[in-house]
Amino acid sequence: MQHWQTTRYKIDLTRPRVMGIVNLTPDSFSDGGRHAGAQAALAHCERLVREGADILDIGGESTRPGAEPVPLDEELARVLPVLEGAMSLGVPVSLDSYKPAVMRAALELGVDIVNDIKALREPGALDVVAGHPNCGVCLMHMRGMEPRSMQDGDPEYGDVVREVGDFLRERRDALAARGVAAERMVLDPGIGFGKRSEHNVALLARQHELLALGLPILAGWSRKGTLGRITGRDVGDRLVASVTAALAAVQHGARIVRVHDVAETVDALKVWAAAGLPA
Ligand code: HH2
Repeated sequence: MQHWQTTRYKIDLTRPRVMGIVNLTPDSFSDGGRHAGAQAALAHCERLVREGADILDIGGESTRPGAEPVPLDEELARVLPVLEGAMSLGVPVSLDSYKPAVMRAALELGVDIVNDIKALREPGALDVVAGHPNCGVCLMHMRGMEPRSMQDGDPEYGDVVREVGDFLRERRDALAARGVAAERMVLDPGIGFGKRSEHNVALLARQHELLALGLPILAGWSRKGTLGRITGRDVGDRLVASVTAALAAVQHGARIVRVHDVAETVDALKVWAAAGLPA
């Protein structure tokens, strides 16, 4: 699949795309609180677009291990004004939420993509996306259903890449059975979601195996804990590690990378392309 069909845009994936992260949460693991307030968040969106973001991913609830869920009203109040403002910035706008009611409200505004860490497993979520004529959707793997407890009991897998692949195939097929075209879907191995570092690393080194599912891959490594464990660096000091992981993900076949540090990732991908590496 060389493109991603979304509400307003058919995103060309013949070159890798950068999804810029906009967290409207006081407790996100790396940039929590910095963009609280719609004005500040929109200024951040504008900056990411200037820096070369191809997509903006806007979320109102932190999914770090142990994070408390945000009530529906609070999440709607956080995300809707920012989604609405971001819609006029000339790039596709993605909602990062697993709540069907938030998805529905965002799609009513005309948002382009639903990015769901639960891969539409909440009751009613499949209906919202299947009931829309053409929004894009990102289906992500997470062990279990709750970010709060996903790391409990030290996650174990037999073959993590096979198990994540089986999960993503099942979610892809569930959506296809509801009439959603394959060109609207991308798949995400869910780095850090119910996985130990060795699992995350295997999902990078063997990420290309997931290409057998026939859909584009989106990878989110930015500032995550496994990079801290590999480098020994705190969350605020993982820029080089994050950019390197994004390039490695592209090398292994990802077509979209979800990042906080847009300018640096865009630069790296330009050099990557100039060097004739996968682009
Ligand atoms: N990671 C996070 C949130 N949403 N969505 C996708 N598709 N893939 C990811 O890897 C992913 C995601 C967690 O990162 P972040 O948004 O930076 O932190 P927080 O959840 O604490 O806001």
